[in-house]
Amino acid sequence: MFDAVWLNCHAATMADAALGVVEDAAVAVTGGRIAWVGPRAALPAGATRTHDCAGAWLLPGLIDCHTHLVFGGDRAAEFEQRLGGAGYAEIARAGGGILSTVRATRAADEAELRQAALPRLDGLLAEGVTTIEIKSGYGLDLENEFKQLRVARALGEARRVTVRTTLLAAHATPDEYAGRRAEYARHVARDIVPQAVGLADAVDAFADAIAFTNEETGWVFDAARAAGLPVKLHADQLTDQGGPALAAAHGAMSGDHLERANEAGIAAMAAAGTVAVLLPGAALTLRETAHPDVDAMRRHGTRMALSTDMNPGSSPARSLLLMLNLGCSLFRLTVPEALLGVTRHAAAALGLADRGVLAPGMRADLALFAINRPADLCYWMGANPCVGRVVAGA
Ligand code: DI6
Ligand code: FE
Repeated sequence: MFDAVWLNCHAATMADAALGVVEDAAVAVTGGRIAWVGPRAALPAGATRTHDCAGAWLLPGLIDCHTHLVFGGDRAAEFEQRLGGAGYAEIARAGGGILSTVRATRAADEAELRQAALPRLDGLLAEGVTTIEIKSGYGLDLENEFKQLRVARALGEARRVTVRTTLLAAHATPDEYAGRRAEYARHVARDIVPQAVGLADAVDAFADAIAFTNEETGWVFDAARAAGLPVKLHADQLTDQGGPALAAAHGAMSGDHLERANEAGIAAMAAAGTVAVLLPGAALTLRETAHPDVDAMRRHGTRMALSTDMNPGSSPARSLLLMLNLGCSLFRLTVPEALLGVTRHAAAALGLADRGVLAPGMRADLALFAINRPADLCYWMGANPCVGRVVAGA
């Protein structure tokens, strides 16, 4: 006897490279986990509750695996400056960019940060997102980084969603360490990372010409691993500095951005099982002409995830469904690659083995869409066909 069964639906289980499509499917749930999935005609009898999906497509709940969703203020003025010709790195070097959001985030209390973040989160949930990663990185000192992480955790209590938190204290060098970047990186490694245990699920860093060197990133990663925290890396977004090889060498769960990653790095990531997280919202906003080498990722079997990178500067992207379209149109992903990128491979980028695929034993996180075929989720821009969301079977 199942707790509940979903009928009159089609399923894209994500179980294989063709999306594991089952037409006229049934999904049965018991104890918050998927108990059975397959063709309706083969469904074993007996369920306490029955849900009629009215012909909707059922997918694993979507996973946004890279966001900076908790922050103070916004950077609309910087957006206008960039339209006037100013560059992202140029604005950052002049003390704007990330550091201007740091000032606004430090000035905000937890209630204010939460109030500002909730509508952003709610927009994603309305699209069928059931798991989201949220990074710190706009505090840049222990107190304010942990404030961001606490707000992120509180969002997960306020809504029916799994929130995974990531410490990104190594995002930029704060004003009080101006000219002493290496010293700040050492401080992050020695004083902030070890104390983040229990509040952060992972540790991230921004290795780039405007951020941290590979050596400094290595200190932070060594500290993370000593503390038992898995790592992720903002790698080769603005410059090719060999970030993917660094991520792979540290067994990172993911290397993210990768606009300028070279093939050797991509191969190293595949060998290490490090997921490539592609962020077309940032590429579009920064009007990048360099795009991630998706062909090399295919050749080497690097798993690809897709995410919003939702942040106030380089990717003010509040829709994961729009990223499906951009992933295809801008980065030339196929429809199955894009959809696996917001389900199965996004779960892998977060180290979550219990979701992202509809299969017996997995968490019953589901998203229902009123569409004619899975490709519709990638094809339309700015539509939201999500008609239902199930979290742990409820
Ligand atoms: N890369 C990004 O896309 C974000 N951080 C990073 O390292 C941008 C953050 C921002 O501009 O505020
Ligand atoms: Fe980012």
